[in-house]
Amino acid sequence: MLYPLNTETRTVLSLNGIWQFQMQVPDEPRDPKQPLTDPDNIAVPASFNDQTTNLKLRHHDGYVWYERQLTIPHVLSEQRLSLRFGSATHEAWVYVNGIAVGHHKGGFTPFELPINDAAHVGENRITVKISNLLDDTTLPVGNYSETTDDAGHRIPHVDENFDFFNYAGLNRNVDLLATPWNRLEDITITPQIDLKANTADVTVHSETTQASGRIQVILRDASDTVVATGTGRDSAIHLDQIHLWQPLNAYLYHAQVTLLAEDGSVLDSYTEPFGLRTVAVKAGQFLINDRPFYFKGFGKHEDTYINGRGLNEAANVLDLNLLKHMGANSFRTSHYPYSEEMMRLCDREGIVVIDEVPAVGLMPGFDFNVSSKANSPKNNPYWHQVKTQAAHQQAIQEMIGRDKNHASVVIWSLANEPATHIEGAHDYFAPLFKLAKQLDPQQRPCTYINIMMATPKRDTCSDLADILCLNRYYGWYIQTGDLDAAAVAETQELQAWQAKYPTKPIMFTEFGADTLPGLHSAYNEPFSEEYQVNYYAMNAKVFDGITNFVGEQLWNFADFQTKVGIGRVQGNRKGIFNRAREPKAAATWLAHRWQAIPNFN
Ligand code: BDP
Repeated sequence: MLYPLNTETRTVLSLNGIWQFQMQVPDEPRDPKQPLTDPDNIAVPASFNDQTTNLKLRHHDGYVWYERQLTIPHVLSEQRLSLRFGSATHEAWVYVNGIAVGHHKGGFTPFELPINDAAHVGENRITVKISNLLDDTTLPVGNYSETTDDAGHRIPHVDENFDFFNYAGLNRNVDLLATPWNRLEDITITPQIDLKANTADVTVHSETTQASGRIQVILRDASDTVVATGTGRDSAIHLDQIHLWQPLNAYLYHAQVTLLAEDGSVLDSYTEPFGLRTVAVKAGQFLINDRPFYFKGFGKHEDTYINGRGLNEAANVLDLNLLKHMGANSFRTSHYPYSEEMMRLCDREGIVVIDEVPAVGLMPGFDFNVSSKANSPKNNPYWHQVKTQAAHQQAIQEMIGRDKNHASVVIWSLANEPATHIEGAHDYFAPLFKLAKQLDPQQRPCTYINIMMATPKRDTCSDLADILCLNRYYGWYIQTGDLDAAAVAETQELQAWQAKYPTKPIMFTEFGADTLPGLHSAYNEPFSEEYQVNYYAMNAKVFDGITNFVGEQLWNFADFQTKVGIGRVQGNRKGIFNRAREPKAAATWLAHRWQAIPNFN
């Protein structure tokens, strides 16, 4: 799916701004033919949860309604009109003038719904019903239950099987798109790069709605100079003297694709940026452009004050500036695909991205106790009862479909902390790895993010992963407060992984300690700024002794909101920045470390 852009043939009208909003009373479905009665104002894009003083709405599990007017100008009336949502979290039903125009499930990927049959020139009413419900069939996974209120209404409850607040609503941009009827539907750019010769053979595959018309491709370099041209729905274009896209030194080309009528007139036109770089896993190393890359960075969240999980471009820009300032070079889109705007920014900034599907919560319970019955590795029905396979396939298809051209994306993460220590996980994951490999034209490495209980002995899926990505909390959830014992246990485990898979690169994709800024301790107590610094210093020492260790992405870039719980103090406080992006002491310590480690070994 193409990102919405104005071109000589396409118009994008933003529908961001203030919409009308209503929370649905459980069991009292409303008719979208009727406008909302007595609605509130709500800003789009943003989660609805932190825009209100109503506690019930903040924690509402169920349905909400968004509505706004849309004036369609005469000049667009002959074009194909569609509504385009950057995301709707987690499920949306869309109506134009009360007429259903489509539905989408999955809260972190875009969708586009044609509306010509329901809309007309002049005033129209757009209505979006959104559900934030999650259950054992959805991604992320939620523990769904129902109770009954005094009036007999069924009240749904979602207990997140994951550690971030279930922010919902129209979290990303909403646009009206006017395009030609015979239009470019998708563009796939696959570069084959010869690093020695410094050349590339670039295939530009264009999909159109109709078979008629011919394709012309013009490639421009970063200074907008035409460097090559091609023709056809599969244009093969040779480039000499190429400029590589490098971590923190991005270089983007642009492919201008034009769909021409037989008489040479322009039917549709679109410009897609792309970068030239190679990615490979070889002999325990992660290679970018054939050089061993070292990941320095973070697991993040899309999480800011007031906007919740809503698109916050200023925060995105600041976060990447802070990241670069620290000497970091990468992050993981934990635990869902981030906005298209962020991905485009990473392409431009040269930030290396591990792109993750919203497959989080695939475990019997959020519990690090491997001796508990729910976690027992053998004779455990967990994976035989799991119902997320269809949602998981769809999430992988939509993520790779959306992000396949991004130079910044170097690894697909197909799940965060699934219970791969429990028998049956391999049968569940093998087809998903196969699917991802089939879908990705660039054949990027694939992985899943390994949970602590899935030790080298117990884990059942690491053969599927091209790179071992481990989330480990030695010195925090285990050996709490005892960094010496933590270092011993962590070293042993890393050595065991290395011995088991001598040719697979290993990285930490999470490690961290909750820290309250301003809390100090002369005794190195957990939650103090001193402890967070010492925790990272301990980890650094361990990493530096492991040969195949290719990266450290700590948990988390910034403090973030979660559901309430006795282990959470207004959210998860493992950020090395607080939620306002003010540094804790560890940020300074890490900046010194990372600035001294080159991006390439
Ligand atoms: C890991 C999860 C992450 C949590 C983190 C933590 O992947 O989402 O926020 O632990 O507990 O298990 O801080």
